[in-house]
Amino acid sequence: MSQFRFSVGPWNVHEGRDAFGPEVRPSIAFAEKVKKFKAIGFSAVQFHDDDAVPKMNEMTDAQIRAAARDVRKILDDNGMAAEFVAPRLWEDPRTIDGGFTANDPKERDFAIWRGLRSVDIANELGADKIVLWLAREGTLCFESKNPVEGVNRLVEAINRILEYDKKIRVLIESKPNEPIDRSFCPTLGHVMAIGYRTVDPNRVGGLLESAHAILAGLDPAMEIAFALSFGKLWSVHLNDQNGLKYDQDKTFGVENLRQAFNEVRVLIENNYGSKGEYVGLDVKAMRTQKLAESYQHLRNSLQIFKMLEEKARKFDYAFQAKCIAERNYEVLEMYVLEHLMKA
Ligand code: GLO
Ligand code: MG
Repeated sequence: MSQFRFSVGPWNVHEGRDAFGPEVRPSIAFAEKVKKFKAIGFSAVQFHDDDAVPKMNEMTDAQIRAAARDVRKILDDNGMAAEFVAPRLWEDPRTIDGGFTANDPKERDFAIWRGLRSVDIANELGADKIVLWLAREGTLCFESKNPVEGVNRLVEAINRILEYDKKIRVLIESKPNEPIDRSFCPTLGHVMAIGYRTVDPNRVGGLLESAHAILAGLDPAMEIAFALSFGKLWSVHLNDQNGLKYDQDKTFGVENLRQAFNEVRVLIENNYGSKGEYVGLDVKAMRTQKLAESYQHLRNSLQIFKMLEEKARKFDYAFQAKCIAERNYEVLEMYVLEHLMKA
């Protein structure tokens, strides 16, 4: 049994395309994914704006809202909630140079339009969170953008969203690189700082993805703790990552079990979830995986999370306190490893 509620995005069950090869598995319909998510143990779905309304660029604002209502019905029919909507600002030809920070003002307008439509979609789906994964908000060529202006433009874009809807909350999902070389908002520290520059800091928080922290050379459990201390950890994308290379979105815990344990422990100790926050996953199946097994990575991630929850509950806090009092961290470290390895 878990004390948490879990969420996942439809993109987490995908066709296996990578930078060097095409799809290897056929697409699975959205309604089918939702049914499966529910059966596996998830209670909410995370959305990109165009996961909910695929042809949104060709639709009027009213048509977009109507299409989102149809998606709400699929969720309701399956007893599932919507956690957030994230504008997908990295695939359209108008977002080649970024979205909110593109050099061309027409392209920035398009990005804002997508941001505001994401709010409309969220309202129809019954979600109060917008997630900004700032995929191309940074530079490929340092000299191509004014980096101060870049940060200012992010603040302006968030302000537009906050002003458009007085109830919506904005969560920035930080990532240091990929697809961009240098991001304007690489870590949760940057997220907190940018939040405080906006017109309503109380409605700006963060989403921590484990792999993104690791790509920044940081421990995800420390990033989680940092945002929690500000009361601003409003979602997580748990997964794993083998060092500094392409973004892997591996099954939670498969690379660094101790680090994963500490992510879970910090969440539990700080009552994450008590204000309705979900434990979100952002994991991708290996490209080698066959269609019939395309949900195994989700099942595994949930199972590993729950096993680590159990380990966190059985953690001997009195022994930890004794080690701390004696300043015997060698013994403490050995205790943690033995605790994780014993049956
Ligand atoms: C990529 C991100 C991406 C986001 C998703 C929702 O590195 O992790 O998957 O989480 O687009 O914002
Ligand atoms: Mg993510």
